[in-house]
Amino acid sequence: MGQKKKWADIPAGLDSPLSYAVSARDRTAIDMVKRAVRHKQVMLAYQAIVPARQQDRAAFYEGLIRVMDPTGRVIPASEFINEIEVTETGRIIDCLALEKGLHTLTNCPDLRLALNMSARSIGYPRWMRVLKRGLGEDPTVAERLILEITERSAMLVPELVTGFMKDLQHKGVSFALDDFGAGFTSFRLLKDFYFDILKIDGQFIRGIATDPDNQVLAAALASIGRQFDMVTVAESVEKPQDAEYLTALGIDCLQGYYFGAPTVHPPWLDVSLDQTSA
Ligand code: G
Ligand code: MN
Repeated sequence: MGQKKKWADIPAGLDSPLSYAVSARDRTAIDMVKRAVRHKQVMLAYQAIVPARQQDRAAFYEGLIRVMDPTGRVIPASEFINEIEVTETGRIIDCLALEKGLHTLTNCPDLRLALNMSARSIGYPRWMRVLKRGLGEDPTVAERLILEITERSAMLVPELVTGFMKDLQHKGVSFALDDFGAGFTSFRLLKDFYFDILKIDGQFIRGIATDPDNQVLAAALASIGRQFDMVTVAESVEKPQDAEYLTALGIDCLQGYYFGAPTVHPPWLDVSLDQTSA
């Protein structure tokens, strides 16, 4: 009885020793993330997105933020992203990612780069300042920048997001609907928002060559993309036979470990790498 009372005193959701231990570990990870962000111990990892019909080159890259612990090890995003998304730290991570991505675009005149953003960042003055400054410094940056928003995020504040997208598309920026199919897919989203790119969530892609369910689901999602004149991207392409299947299905671009994991040593940094390792 006494034992029961003890657990009952712990806030809802933390009602077993295991979940209590897990949440204690999460808290440590989140504290570490907050500290890392305060000290700007973050960097971008880059992953190529290749044209399905010309897989030996990158159509564009996606920049993914990596947060480091005090020893320089990367803290897996899955350990903090859901909790951080709604907090000030989440906004600052978005700012740092944008700052670093725009800097890379300014330094690499041939690069097209996609960066993830939360709809919440639109109303965050520092994020807007970083964006305006980056676009203002080099007139070619806007047309080489792609902003990725998940449908879950876009649906939070649809009016704000449509206004923001219209304004930036006018300046040449493209938009990708990220993780399509994973959230509460609302078809209204496709009619009211003009996304340029549709990224089909990896859960509908993995193992597609031998998975009849994914074959039907990915084909349906891709046909929606085509109907709305969007470039389609398949996420999480891990095997050659899946890449082949998706190409035959008419998907425009492919992204995933088969073509390369996100790396903090992208090809355009090769020269400086040689110099530092010499
Ligand atoms: O939500 P978004 O699509 O931006 O997330 C990209 C995430 O997916 C990154 O964390 C990246 O490391 C991961 N990722 C990239 N390629 C693959 C893949 O082929 N398989 C899996 N499981 N994850 C991947
Ligand atoms: Mn993304």
